[in-house]
Amino acid sequence: MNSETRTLLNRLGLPQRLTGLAVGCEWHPASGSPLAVRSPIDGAELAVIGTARPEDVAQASAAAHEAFLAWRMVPAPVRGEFVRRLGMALREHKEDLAALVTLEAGKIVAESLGEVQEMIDICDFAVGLSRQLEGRTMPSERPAHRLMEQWHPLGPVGVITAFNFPVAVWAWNAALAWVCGDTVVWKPSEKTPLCALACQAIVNGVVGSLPGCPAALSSVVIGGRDVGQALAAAVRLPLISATGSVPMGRAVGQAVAARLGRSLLELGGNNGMIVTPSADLELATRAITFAAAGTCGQRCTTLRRLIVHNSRADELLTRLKKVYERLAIGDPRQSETLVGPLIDEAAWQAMQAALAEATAAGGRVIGGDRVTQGVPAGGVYVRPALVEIVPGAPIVQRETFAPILYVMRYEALEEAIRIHNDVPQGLSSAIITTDVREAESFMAADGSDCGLANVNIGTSGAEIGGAFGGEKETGGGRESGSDSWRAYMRRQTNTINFGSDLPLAQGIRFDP
Ligand code: UN1
Repeated sequence: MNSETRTLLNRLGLPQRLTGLAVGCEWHPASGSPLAVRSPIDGAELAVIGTARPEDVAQASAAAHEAFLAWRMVPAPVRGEFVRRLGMALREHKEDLAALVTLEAGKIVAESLGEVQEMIDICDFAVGLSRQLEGRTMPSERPAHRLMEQWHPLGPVGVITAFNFPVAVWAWNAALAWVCGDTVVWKPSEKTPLCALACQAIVNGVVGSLPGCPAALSSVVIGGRDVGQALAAAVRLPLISATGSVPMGRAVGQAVAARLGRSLLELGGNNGMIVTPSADLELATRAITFAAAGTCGQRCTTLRRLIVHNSRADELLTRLKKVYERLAIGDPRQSETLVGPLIDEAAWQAMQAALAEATAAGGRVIGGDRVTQGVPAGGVYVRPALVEIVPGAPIVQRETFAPILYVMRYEALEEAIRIHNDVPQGLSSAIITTDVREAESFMAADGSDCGLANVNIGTSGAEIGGAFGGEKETGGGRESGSDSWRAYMRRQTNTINFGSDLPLAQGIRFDP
């Protein structure tokens, strides 16, 4: 490990001997096979850490269960105080944590800072929520009876996250889980374990600052597929929240369903945008560029399909080509860079394969080549691709986690919406229009079939205040804002008789 990385990890509170198993505030030796962590910036080895074994999941979930038994009895606003302190600690460590996100996930600094800001925002949201975990009271059909609902803590939550949001997605889950009275066991992506260990170190500091806080509010198990499977199968974890690919989600969802557990899935997106005749093309160009090329096309909300009205397609493509030509591609640590590296060589293979398939299907590819000049050696840098193609091409149905934007044309809005919805995924969507009828039609019951539908902004960059997630193969889960917290609690319906008679519901008479 070079001294710069070591200093960064020291400032973030990581121990000298890194290990892939943290149970509460204790770092345990991890005896699974060692994992070499590499930076996508230049392929340099950042660290080698021992990984957890599937058996370690039992230890972590048992500790999380013990901690839950205590935590569930702590008043929710006091639990909110814990999350408030975490938000303060994240503010303190914002630059360092963002630097680590850039180092390990290859995001440009502005986006890494944005990701840590998203963590701070969800903490603030959760603090307010800690006084609002409200249930309803309904009128009872019986005299002198009260009918009401309470929301109680659910149990330890297993959280599985992907490399592309190595800290924020965990925070969406953890901040809500904690105010809801749950504890958390986290399996991060093997590509970004240091980010997870840094979050754990920050949490440990906050746990230590608050008397009465059980140590095992948070645990981390670094490992591969087998560790993920152990998490999905762990009966001690009543809820598994998983973000990642559709095949991963399918495996996790089935394992959790087999034990009749609850899962919250946020899987692949194949997000589309419709640009209508009345669109402001200047705004459209900016929205498209951030959504399609930003994060090097590696957000689940990345724009992958552009459906443009025939009358505006040529003009929009001309604008896009111009902007794409001057996109600064390179070292994500440099402030002028807008597009950093792909996560690894496998992502480049997948990108090339998708572009080859698009070409074979008659698509016209612009860009999409590998960039080797003016970028750090050892990283995978690419020029984002624009691909003019027909909507029926099979490649358009699939999510390729790389900056490829398929451009298609349409004539009538109904046709555009049909093309838009004709994919297996249903996460995010957008329309660019100045026509209120088109905007409303896009958001109507027969409009976009996605969990997120935007007007005059891109498909990515959602705020934490709304419920985040999507339909169809995206998995149906909702995380972060609105009433997503309900997934982390159990609902209890209470019927209370405060009279001295015993009337039965539905007017049943039963008088022995
Ligand atoms: C993801 O890519 O897994 O909307 C999450 C966005 C972010 C979250 C993306 N707030 O782009």
